[in-house]
Amino acid sequence: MMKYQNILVKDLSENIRLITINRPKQLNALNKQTIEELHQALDAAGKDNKIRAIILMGSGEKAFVAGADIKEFMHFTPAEGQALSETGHRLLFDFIEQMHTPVIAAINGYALGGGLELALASHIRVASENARLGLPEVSLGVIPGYGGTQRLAQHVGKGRAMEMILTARQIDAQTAFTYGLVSEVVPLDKLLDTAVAYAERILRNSPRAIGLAIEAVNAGYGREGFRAENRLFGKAFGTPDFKEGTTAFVERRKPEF
Ligand code: DAK
Repeated sequence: MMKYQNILVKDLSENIRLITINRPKQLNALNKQTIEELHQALDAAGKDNKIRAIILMGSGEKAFVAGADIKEFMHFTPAEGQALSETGHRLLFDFIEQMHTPVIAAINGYALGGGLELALASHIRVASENARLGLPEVSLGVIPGYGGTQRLAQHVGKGRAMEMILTARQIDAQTAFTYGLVSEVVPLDKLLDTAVAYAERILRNSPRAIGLAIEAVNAGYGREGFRAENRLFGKAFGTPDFKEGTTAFVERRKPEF
Protein backbone atom coordinates (compact mmCIF):
# COMPACT_ATOMS: atom_id res chain seq x y z
CA MET A 1 0.00 0.00 0.00
CA MET A 2 1.19 3.57 -0.73
CA LYS A 3 2.89 5.64 1.96
CA TYR A 4 1.19 8.91 2.85
CA GLN A 5 2.23 11.83 5.03
CA ASN A 6 -1.11 13.13 6.26
CA ILE A 7 -3.43 10.14 6.16
CA LEU A 8 -3.41 6.54 7.39
CA VAL A 9 -4.89 3.71 5.37
CA LYS A 10 -5.84 0.42 7.00
CA ASP A 11 -8.03 -2.50 5.99
CA LEU A 12 -10.36 -3.49 8.82
CA SER A 13 -11.37 -6.64 6.98
CA GLU A 14 -11.11 -7.99 3.46
CA ASN A 15 -13.82 -5.62 2.26
CA ILE A 16 -13.74 -2.56 4.55
CA ARG A 17 -11.05 0.12 4.37
CA LEU A 18 -10.48 2.81 6.99
CA ILE A 19 -8.91 6.10 5.89
CA THR A 20 -7.85 8.34 8.78
CA ILE A 21 -6.95 12.00 8.35
CA ASN A 22 -3.85 12.29 10.45
CA ARG A 23 -2.87 15.86 11.36
CA PRO A 24 -4.08 15.81 14.98
CA LYS A 25 -2.01 18.86 16.03
CA GLN A 26 -3.90 20.95 13.44
CA LEU A 27 -7.17 19.20 14.34
CA ASN A 28 -6.88 17.39 10.99
CA ALA A 29 -7.36 20.59 8.97
CA LEU A 30 -7.36 19.96 5.23
CA ASN A 31 -4.42 21.44 3.37
CA LYS A 32 -3.66 20.85 -0.31
CA GLN A 33 -1.41 17.89 0.41
CA THR A 34 -4.07 16.15 2.51
CA ILE A 35 -6.73 16.70 -0.16
CA GLU A 36 -4.36 15.22 -2.75
CA GLU A 37 -3.56 12.21 -0.57
CA LEU A 38 -7.22 11.58 0.25
CA HIS A 39 -7.93 11.61 -3.46
CA GLN A 40 -5.23 9.06 -4.17
CA ALA A 41 -6.36 6.77 -1.36
CA LEU A 42 -10.04 7.02 -2.30
CA ASP A 43 -9.30 6.50 -5.97
CA ALA A 44 -7.25 3.39 -5.15
CA ALA A 45 -10.01 2.05 -2.88
CA GLY A 46 -12.65 2.75 -5.54
CA LYS A 47 -10.67 0.78 -8.12
CA ASP A 48 -10.13 -2.16 -5.76
CA ASN A 49 -13.02 -4.59 -6.33
CA LYS A 50 -12.49 -6.20 -2.95
CA ILE A 51 -13.14 -2.94 -1.09
CA ARG A 52 -16.92 -2.57 -0.73
CA ALA A 53 -17.12 0.19 1.90
CA ILE A 54 -14.82 2.98 3.05
CA ILE A 55 -14.81 4.65 6.47
CA LEU A 56 -13.40 8.16 6.87
CA MET A 57 -12.35 9.34 10.33
CA GLY A 58 -10.06 11.91 11.96
CA SER A 59 -7.16 10.91 14.18
CA GLY A 60 -7.22 11.71 17.89
CA GLU A 61 -10.23 12.22 20.12
CA LYS A 62 -10.95 15.83 19.37
CA ALA A 63 -11.61 16.36 15.69
CA PHE A 64 -12.89 14.73 12.54
CA VAL A 65 -11.67 17.70 10.47
CA ALA A 66 -11.69 21.30 11.82
CA GLY A 67 -11.99 22.74 8.31
CA ALA A 68 -9.79 23.78 5.47
CA ASP A 69 -6.33 24.81 6.69
CA ILE A 70 -6.87 28.49 7.47
CA LYS A 71 -3.16 29.22 7.68
CA GLU A 72 -2.77 27.93 4.13
CA PHE A 73 -5.83 29.39 2.41
CA MET A 74 -5.53 32.86 3.99
CA HIS A 75 -2.71 33.58 1.54
CA PHE A 76 -4.58 32.61 -1.63
CA THR A 77 -5.68 35.27 -4.15
CA PRO A 78 -9.32 35.28 -5.40
CA ALA A 79 -8.23 33.53 -8.60
CA GLU A 80 -6.35 30.89 -6.64
CA GLY A 81 -9.28 30.50 -4.27
CA GLN A 82 -11.68 29.85 -7.12
CA ALA A 83 -9.25 27.52 -8.89
CA LEU A 84 -8.65 25.59 -5.68
CA SER A 85 -12.33 25.25 -5.09
CA GLU A 86 -12.66 23.57 -8.49
CA THR A 87 -9.70 21.29 -7.76
CA GLY A 88 -11.09 20.43 -4.32
CA HIS A 89 -14.40 19.36 -5.82
CA ARG A 90 -12.77 17.31 -8.53
CA LEU A 91 -10.33 15.58 -6.20
CA LEU A 92 -12.39 15.17 -3.08
CA PHE A 93 -15.90 16.46 -2.55
CA ASP A 94 -17.66 15.66 -5.84
CA PHE A 95 -15.30 12.73 -6.17
CA ILE A 96 -16.58 11.11 -2.97
CA GLU A 97 -20.21 11.88 -3.72
CA GLN A 98 -19.93 10.16 -7.10
CA MET A 99 -17.95 7.13 -5.97
CA HIS A 100 -19.70 3.79 -6.46
CA THR A 101 -18.10 2.48 -3.27
CA PRO A 102 -20.02 3.87 -0.28
CA VAL A 103 -18.12 6.25 1.98
CA ILE A 104 -19.13 6.43 5.65
CA ALA A 105 -18.01 9.48 7.63
CA ALA A 106 -17.34 8.57 11.27
CA ILE A 107 -17.45 12.05 12.83
CA ASN A 108 -15.27 11.76 15.92
CA GLY A 109 -15.24 15.38 17.10
CA TYR A 110 -15.20 18.77 15.36
CA ALA A 111 -16.52 18.72 11.80
CA LEU A 112 -16.31 22.36 10.82
CA GLY A 113 -16.21 24.15 7.48
CA GLY A 114 -14.45 21.91 4.96
CA GLY A 115 -14.67 19.11 7.56
CA LEU A 116 -18.45 19.20 7.64
CA GLU A 117 -18.41 19.54 3.84
CA LEU A 118 -16.37 16.34 3.68
CA ALA A 119 -18.94 14.56 5.85
CA LEU A 120 -21.79 16.01 3.76
CA ALA A 121 -20.25 14.67 0.56
CA SER A 122 -20.00 11.18 2.12
CA HIS A 123 -22.87 8.74 1.64
CA ILE A 124 -23.56 7.98 5.32
CA ARG A 125 -22.70 9.89 8.53
CA VAL A 126 -22.44 8.65 12.10
CA ALA A 127 -21.19 10.81 14.98
CA SER A 128 -19.72 10.43 18.43
CA GLU A 129 -21.38 12.21 21.36
CA ASN A 130 -18.61 14.81 21.51
CA ALA A 131 -18.97 15.79 17.84
CA ARG A 132 -19.65 19.41 16.97
CA LEU A 133 -20.72 20.39 13.49
CA GLY A 134 -20.93 23.72 11.72
CA LEU A 135 -20.07 25.92 8.77
CA PRO A 136 -18.22 28.88 10.40
CA GLU A 137 -16.96 30.36 7.10
CA VAL A 138 -18.80 33.69 7.33
CA SER A 139 -17.04 34.31 10.65
CA LEU A 140 -13.82 34.27 8.61
CA GLY A 141 -15.19 36.56 5.87
CA VAL A 142 -15.61 33.77 3.34
CA ILE A 143 -18.45 31.41 2.37
CA PRO A 144 -18.52 27.60 2.32
CA GLY A 145 -16.61 26.70 -0.84
CA TYR A 146 -16.63 22.94 -0.92
CA GLY A 147 -20.32 22.40 -1.54
CA GLY A 148 -21.61 23.31 1.92
CA THR A 149 -24.15 25.88 0.76
CA GLN A 150 -25.74 23.21 -1.42
CA ARG A 151 -25.30 19.96 0.46
CA LEU A 152 -26.19 21.26 3.91
CA ALA A 153 -29.51 22.50 2.53
CA GLN A 154 -30.02 19.14 0.79
CA HIS A 155 -29.55 17.34 4.11
CA VAL A 156 -31.33 19.56 6.62
CA GLY A 157 -33.55 21.81 4.48
CA LYS A 158 -33.04 25.40 3.38
CA GLY A 159 -34.23 27.06 6.60
CA ARG A 160 -31.91 25.21 8.97
CA ALA A 161 -29.02 25.43 6.51
CA MET A 162 -29.50 29.17 6.17
CA GLU A 163 -29.64 29.56 9.96
CA MET A 164 -26.50 27.46 10.52
CA ILE A 165 -24.53 29.22 7.77
CA LEU A 166 -25.53 32.80 8.70
CA THR A 167 -24.98 32.38 12.45
CA ALA A 168 -21.81 30.29 11.90
CA ARG A 169 -22.82 28.35 15.01
CA GLN A 170 -21.76 24.86 15.94
CA ILE A 171 -24.42 22.28 16.70
CA ASP A 172 -23.85 19.27 18.96
CA ALA A 173 -24.21 15.67 17.85
CA GLN A 174 -27.71 15.25 19.28
CA THR A 175 -28.96 18.33 17.41
CA ALA A 176 -27.30 17.01 14.25
CA PHE A 177 -29.26 13.79 14.75
CA THR A 178 -32.50 15.70 15.24
CA TYR A 179 -31.77 17.65 12.04
CA GLY A 180 -31.25 14.41 10.10
CA LEU A 181 -27.64 15.30 9.49
CA VAL A 182 -26.26 12.10 11.04
CA SER A 183 -27.84 8.64 11.16
CA GLU A 184 -26.74 7.75 14.68
CA VAL A 185 -24.94 9.19 17.72
CA VAL A 186 -22.85 6.86 19.89
CA PRO A 187 -20.12 7.17 22.54
CA LEU A 188 -16.70 7.88 21.03
CA ASP A 189 -15.36 4.42 21.89
CA LYS A 190 -18.23 2.81 19.95
CA LEU A 191 -17.97 5.04 16.87
CA LEU A 192 -15.73 2.91 14.69
CA ASP A 193 -17.70 -0.26 15.50
CA THR A 194 -20.88 1.57 14.58
CA ALA A 195 -19.44 2.68 11.24
CA VAL A 196 -18.28 -0.90 10.62
CA ALA A 197 -21.80 -2.18 11.36
CA TYR A 198 -23.14 0.07 8.57
CA ALA A 199 -20.38 -1.17 6.27
CA GLU A 200 -21.26 -4.79 7.07
CA ARG A 201 -24.89 -4.22 6.20
CA ILE A 202 -23.74 -2.76 2.89
CA LEU A 203 -21.57 -5.83 2.20
CA ARG A 204 -24.66 -8.06 2.06
CA ASN A 205 -25.97 -6.10 -0.94
CA SER A 206 -25.07 -6.03 -4.61
CA PRO A 207 -22.09 -3.71 -5.17
CA ARG A 208 -23.23 -3.02 -8.71
CA ALA A 209 -26.73 -2.08 -7.58
CA ILE A 210 -25.24 0.10 -4.83
CA GLY A 211 -23.15 2.03 -7.35
CA LEU A 212 -26.17 2.59 -9.56
CA ALA A 213 -28.32 3.63 -6.58
CA ILE A 214 -25.73 6.25 -5.57
CA GLU A 215 -25.73 7.58 -9.12
CA ALA A 216 -29.54 7.69 -9.20
CA VAL A 217 -29.85 9.51 -5.86
CA ASN A 218 -27.23 12.06 -6.93
CA ALA A 219 -28.98 12.67 -10.26
CA GLY A 220 -31.86 14.31 -8.41
CA TYR A 221 -29.75 17.31 -7.41
CA GLY A 222 -28.81 20.06 -9.88
CA ARG A 223 -25.39 21.59 -10.43
CA GLU A 224 -26.41 25.24 -10.82
CA GLY A 225 -26.10 26.03 -7.11
CA PHE A 226 -22.59 24.58 -6.98
CA ARG A 227 -21.53 26.84 -9.87
CA ALA A 228 -22.95 29.86 -8.05
CA GLU A 229 -21.20 28.86 -4.83
CA ASN A 230 -17.90 28.59 -6.67
CA ARG A 231 -18.25 32.03 -8.26
CA LEU A 232 -19.36 33.73 -5.03
CA PHE A 233 -16.65 31.97 -3.07
CA GLY A 234 -14.04 33.53 -5.40
CA LYS A 235 -15.71 36.91 -4.86
CA ALA A 236 -15.53 36.58 -1.05
CA PHE A 237 -11.81 35.90 -1.30
CA GLY A 238 -11.27 39.36 -2.76
CA THR A 239 -12.90 41.26 0.11
CA PRO A 240 -11.17 43.00 3.04
CA ASP A 241 -13.41 40.94 5.35
CA PHE A 242 -11.65 37.77 4.23
CA LYS A 243 -8.29 39.25 5.18
CA GLU A 244 -9.60 40.48 8.52
CA GLY A 245 -11.42 37.23 9.35
CA THR A 246 -8.52 34.90 8.66
CA THR A 247 -5.95 37.22 10.26
CA ALA A 248 -8.10 37.47 13.40
CA PHE A 249 -8.20 33.65 13.62
CA VAL A 250 -4.42 33.40 13.47
CA GLU A 251 -4.04 36.25 15.99
CA ARG A 252 -6.61 34.54 18.26
CA ARG A 253 -8.86 37.61 18.47
CA LYS A 254 -12.39 38.50 17.38
CA PRO A 255 -12.63 39.93 13.85
CA GLU A 256 -13.93 43.47 13.30
CA PHE A 257 -16.09 43.53 10.19
N1 DAK B 1 -6.82 25.49 10.03
C1 DAK B 1 -5.58 25.57 10.52
N2 DAK B 1 -5.27 25.32 11.78
C2 DAK B 1 -6.27 24.97 12.61
C3 DAK B 1 -7.61 24.87 12.17
C4 DAK B 1 -7.87 25.14 10.80
N3 DAK B 1 -9.09 25.06 10.29
N4 DAK B 1 -8.36 24.52 13.21
C5 DAK B 1 -7.54 24.40 14.26
N5 DAK B 1 -6.29 24.66 13.89
C6 DAK B 1 -5.08 24.64 14.74
C7 DAK B 1 -5.06 25.84 15.68
O1 DAK B 1 -4.54 26.98 15.00
C8 DAK B 1 -4.13 25.34 16.75
O2 DAK B 1 -2.81 25.41 16.26
P1 DAK B 1 -1.59 25.99 17.21
O3 DAK B 1 -2.02 27.36 17.59
O4 DAK B 1 -1.56 25.01 18.35
O5 DAK B 1 -0.41 25.93 16.31
C9 DAK B 1 -4.49 23.85 16.85
O6 DAK B 1 -5.12 23.52 15.61
C10 DAK B 1 -5.45 23.53 17.98
O7 DAK B 1 -6.58 24.39 17.86
P2 DAK B 1 -7.09 25.32 19.07
O8 DAK B 1 -5.98 25.65 19.99
O9 DAK B 1 -7.87 26.44 18.45
O10 DAK B 1 -8.08 24.29 19.79
P3 DAK B 1 -9.35 24.65 20.67
O11 DAK B 1 -9.75 23.40 21.37
O12 DAK B 1 -9.11 25.88 21.50
O13 DAK B 1 -10.48 25.04 19.60
C11 DAK B 1 -11.74 24.80 17.54
C12 DAK B 1 -10.97 24.09 18.73
C13 DAK B 1 -12.09 23.73 16.51
C14 DAK B 1 -13.02 25.44 18.09
C15 DAK B 1 -10.82 25.89 16.97
O14 DAK B 1 -9.55 25.31 16.65
C16 DAK B 1 -11.37 26.52 15.73
O15 DAK B 1 -12.24 27.40 15.79
N6 DAK B 1 -10.83 26.12 14.57
C17 DAK B 1 -11.16 26.70 13.32
C18 DAK B 1 -12.51 26.28 12.84
C19 DAK B 1 -12.77 26.92 11.52
O16 DAK B 1 -13.10 28.11 11.45
N7 DAK B 1 -12.48 26.17 10.45
C20 DAK B 1 -12.37 26.69 9.14
C21 DAK B 1 -13.73 26.89 8.54
S1 DAK B 1 -13.58 27.65 6.99
C22 DAK B 1 -11.31 26.75 0.00
C23 DAK B 1 -12.50 26.05 0.00
C24 DAK B 1 -13.18 25.89 1.16
C25 DAK B 1 -12.69 26.44 2.31
C26 DAK B 1 -11.50 27.15 2.27
C27 DAK B 1 -10.81 27.31 1.13
N8 DAK B 1 -10.60 26.96 -1.19
C28 DAK B 1 -11.09 26.35 -2.37
C29 DAK B 1 -9.40 27.69 -1.25
C30 DAK B 1 -13.35 26.19 3.54
C31 DAK B 1 -13.03 26.91 4.60
C32 DAK B 1 -13.27 26.43 5.92
O17 DAK B 1 -13.25 25.25 6.23
